[in-house]
Amino acid sequence: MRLEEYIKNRLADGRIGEDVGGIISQLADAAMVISKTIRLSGIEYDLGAETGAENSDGDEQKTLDVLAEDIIINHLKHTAASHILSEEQDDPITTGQDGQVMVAIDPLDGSSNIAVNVSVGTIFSLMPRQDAPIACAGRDQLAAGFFVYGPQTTLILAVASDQAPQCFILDDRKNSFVAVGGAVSIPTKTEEYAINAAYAEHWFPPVQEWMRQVLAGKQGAYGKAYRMRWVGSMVADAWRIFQRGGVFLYPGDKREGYTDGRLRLVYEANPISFLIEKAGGMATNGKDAILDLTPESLHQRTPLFFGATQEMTRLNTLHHNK
Ligand code: AHM
Ligand code: MG
Repeated sequence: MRLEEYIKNRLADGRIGEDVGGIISQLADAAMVISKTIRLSGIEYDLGAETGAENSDGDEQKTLDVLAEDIIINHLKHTAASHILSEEQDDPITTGQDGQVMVAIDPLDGSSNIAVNVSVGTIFSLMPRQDAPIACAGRDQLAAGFFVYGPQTTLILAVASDQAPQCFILDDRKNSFVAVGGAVSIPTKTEEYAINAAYAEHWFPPVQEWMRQVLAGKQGAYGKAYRMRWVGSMVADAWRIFQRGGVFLYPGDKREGYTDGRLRLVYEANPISFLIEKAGGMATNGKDAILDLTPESLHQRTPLFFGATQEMTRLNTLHHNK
């Protein structure tokens, strides 16, 4: 099944409207352009070069951050999206379309990996249009997904009525995303975790305690040996977790400005958490489900823990008991 058919099926039985179908289709076209652009990195362009500008969260913008956003915005102009909420913009972009759907995007997740040929991606969230607060709670998303530009260009996607997310791989010969695998399901238990352990000294006690038990392996309270994987692009770590399980943690910590971690609620945590819950996993800020949080500002950060329910429950218990 191609992505076109996936969309067509959902349009046919009214599970999505033309607006949502059109937006997903344009995002897929934009991702194909971004994927081709990345393959020319270092030949035609230096996509990892810093532009000298910063986004509203204080990150240095790379050439590809700006280019990817331009490509997506140009594609979304052909849709009914009323607003585009982007990591790279201070405020929502008003498109001038009178549609009822807003799109939140992280045009290029994993910017620090662009220059070193490591997987990066694009995250997106489709929401009902609203003026205030800035965006709906994650549970009310209409659809969400992300692309990974890696050895393969992949897409994982779910619309609100889907029971489970669906994975796709870009077939360059057909210029189309082709469905792969069955219903995505994250195993309850895992031995694999992803966290940037360089910040261990700054973590708050619940995460330090969880890590202590994990590192103690078979002698620890969890009684098993773990493995660590950390790509540094959340999309790549998340894709791995959707394929073979695991947990991802970007907690808040004591560094200045990092009390709520690094990842942003509206265009990073919400879409990933929407997919995670549909795949049977959990996504929390340590206490509450990410999808139940009410966004108060566009670039609001949140601690983010997602993946296997057994480890998520342990982390929740440690946070509640602290
Ligand atoms: P970005 O959207 O600016 O690329 O930032 C998000 C990235 C995630 O992909 C990744 O998990 C995290 O930030 C890495 O942060 P750190 O360098 O602190 O480990
Ligand atoms: Mg990001």
